[in-house]
Amino acid sequence: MGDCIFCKIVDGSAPADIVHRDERVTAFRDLHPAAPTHILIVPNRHIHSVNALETADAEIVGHMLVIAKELAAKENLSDGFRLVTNTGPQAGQTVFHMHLHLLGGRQLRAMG
Ligand code: DGP
Repeated sequence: MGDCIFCKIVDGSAPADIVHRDERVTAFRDLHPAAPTHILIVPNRHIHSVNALETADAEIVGHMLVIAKELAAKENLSDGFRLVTNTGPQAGQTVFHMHLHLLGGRQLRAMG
């Protein structure tokens, strides 16, 4: 997707503080962190949102969760962390390349 900022981060044409990269996913620090640790984990292939997922994408979604767990351990989030995937405008999705927010490092409020 030519105008997708996360595609540009994945292909290296836009800068980011990348903390993990493999053949399936890239993880980088959020530009506007909402917690001491705020990392975005994205599939390297453009997927618009959770609503665009197909059965064949189950493996990559599982891989995103495993990478999230590994990054949480690297960030010393042993007291806990939160994984969020905003889907659609009413949920607050602003970048339409599916991503997992990994948040931690402070007490997080109950969701509401
Ligand atoms: P969401 O609102 O769930 O779609 O989350 C999008 C997040 O992406 C938001 O927390 C800010 C972050 N973000 C937007 N543009 C950039 C960027 O160019 N670089 C980085 N590192 N993060 C970005």
